[in-house]
Amino acid sequence: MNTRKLAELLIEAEESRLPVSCLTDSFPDLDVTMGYHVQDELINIRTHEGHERIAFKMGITSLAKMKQMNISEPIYGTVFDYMQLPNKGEMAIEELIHPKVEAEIAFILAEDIEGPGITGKEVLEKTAGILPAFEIIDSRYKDFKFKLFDVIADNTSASRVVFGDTVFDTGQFDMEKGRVSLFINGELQAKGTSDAVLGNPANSVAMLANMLYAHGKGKIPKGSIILTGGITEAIRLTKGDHVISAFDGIGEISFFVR
Ligand code: 0L1
Ligand code: MG
Repeated sequence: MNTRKLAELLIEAEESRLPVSCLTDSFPDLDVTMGYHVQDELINIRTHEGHERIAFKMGITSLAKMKQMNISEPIYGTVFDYMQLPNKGEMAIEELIHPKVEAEIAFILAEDIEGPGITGKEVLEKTAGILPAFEIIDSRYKDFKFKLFDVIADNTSASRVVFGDTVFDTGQFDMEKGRVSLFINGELQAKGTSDAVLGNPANSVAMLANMLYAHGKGKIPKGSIILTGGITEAIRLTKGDHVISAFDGIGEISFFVR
C-alpha cells in the first residue's frame, strides 16, 4: 500500500467533489495505525501547498457512536485555514460533496498540554477560553459510508468550521449539562448536552493530548484550538439552509448555505 497515493486520491476526491469507494474495499486489513499514516501524508501535502493547521479536531466522541464503530477511543484530525468560514457568513455547497453540520465546543489552550496521563481537570486548568462552534463534516467516500481506517485516512471528514466571535471562560458553559440546540430555517433539528462529548468536552482535549503522545506526535501547543466533538448529531445540509445553534449561556452562532 502506498500511503502517498491514497492521500492524493482523497485530496483529489475533496477537490473534484467526486466521492470515492472505501479504501478498505481494496485493502480490507488496514488498521488505525495505517489510517494515521495516510492522514499524516495528507497533512504533509496540504502543508506543502501552503495551508496551515488552524485547529485540531476530535471525532466520534459520543459513547454511542464509539460503541457502534467498536472503538475505545475517538479519532483526531486537522482543520486547515481554507476550511474556516466566518460566523454569520456563507458556505458554498457546490464546494462540498454531502455536508453535514454538528454543534461543538472548541477549546483554546493557555499552556502546552502534553500526554501521557492528562485529565479533563488539567485541561480546564490550562484552558484560556472556549468558543461555540460548528463543524461541517463531508466524507470523501460514497454515501458517507466508511470503516475506521477509511475515516481516519480521510482526515476524519474535516471540511469546514465556524467559530463564534467571542471567547468565553470555561465557567460560562456547563461542561456536563450545557444544552445546545441546532435550528435549520427556524426548526429545531437536533439538541444535546455537553456530556455527550466523552462526559465532558475537556476529556476530549485530554484524550487528544494522550493520543498524540502515544502516536509520537508530541504536545498540543499553547494557543491551539481544539474542536472537541459533536454535542448534537450531524444534520445533512441543503442549499438555502439558514443554520443557527444556541448554546446555554454563551450565545448563538450561524451561517447560511448558498
Ligand atoms: O465526529 C466527527 O467530527 C465526525 C468524524 C468522522 C465520522 C463522520 O464523518 O461521521
Ligand atoms: Mg465533529
